[in-house]
Amino acid sequence: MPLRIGFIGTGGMGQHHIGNIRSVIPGAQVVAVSDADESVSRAVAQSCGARSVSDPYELIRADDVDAVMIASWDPTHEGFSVAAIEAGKYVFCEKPLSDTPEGCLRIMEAEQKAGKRLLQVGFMRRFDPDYRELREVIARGEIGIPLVVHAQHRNLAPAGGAKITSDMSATNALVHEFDITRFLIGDDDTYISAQLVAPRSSRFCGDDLIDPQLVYLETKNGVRVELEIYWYCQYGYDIRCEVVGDLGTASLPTPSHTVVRRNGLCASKIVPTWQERFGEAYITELREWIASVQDGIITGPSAWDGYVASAVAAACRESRLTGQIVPIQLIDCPEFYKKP
Ligand code: ISE
Repeated sequence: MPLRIGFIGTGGMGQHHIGNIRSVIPGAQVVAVSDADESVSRAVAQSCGARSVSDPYELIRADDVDAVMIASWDPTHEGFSVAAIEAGKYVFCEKPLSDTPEGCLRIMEAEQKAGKRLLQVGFMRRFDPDYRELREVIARGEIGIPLVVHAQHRNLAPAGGAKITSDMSATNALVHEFDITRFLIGDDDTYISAQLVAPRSSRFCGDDLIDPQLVYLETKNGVRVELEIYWYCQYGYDIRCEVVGDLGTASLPTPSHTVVRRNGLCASKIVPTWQERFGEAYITELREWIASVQDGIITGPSAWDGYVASAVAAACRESRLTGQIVPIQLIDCPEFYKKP
């Protein structure tokens, strides 16, 4: 029997996942959807043969919902995740798990009380073939001991004209880098400090956002991580990463597109959105999540991973407000979340 999914949040990200479930993931079916904007959830429900439910908590409790997917507004993730865990449902929650580390800790408490892993966080880069290959190269020791990570995260402009605030640069976007860096250099090497530095802002970003921002992190093992987040870069969706080791360096490849030489220029396309850049990663992420739910053993990014990323985002906020390098004090990783 296919896994019956109840979906909360049917905006752009939600519709992308629902489209994938319908077109390329045979093991699952969306049976119910809910959105703060009911006209949107009704339209989506109609297009995918599901029912629209006004109360998301009613959707979570519904007997015909085996698992809940959450792609709603970031500050609502905690409440829906806890409710789904307490209802004994498997949960896939888009990043950020919560926009505060305290919210993540409450989710972790609920999950530990449930006695088994029920939740996976939508850190889809862990399923991207380029990042997976980069990780393997590092794990095989080909570049020696990792010393420095340089990464850039650039958006053409926020999706759907969304309003972005300075805090969201870390809580909504850089959380990907905070997570994928651990995936690359070792999940156990957590962060000990963060500093956020802001150059002058782009003319395009409005008053509530400092854009771009630079973040410098230090890990327990002394790796230095240098990150750039830029929401309004104007030219495309551009994700780069280079890990420098003591024997060499390894980088994400540039996604390949036809090269056109014309009028004295040599050019190739840069994709405009993350849906295109990470299209395959989103599909693999869902396939592997659904298979793991069916096996009853969740192996993808955990609430602990969500907590680490949110704790770094909180330190970035404090650094922006104080101008200081901020220590990151994580709780000890509970046994429950330690990888075998
Ligand atoms: C968005 O929510 C994502 O997850 C994208 O991967 C990221 O690039 C973008 O900046 C976020 O807003």
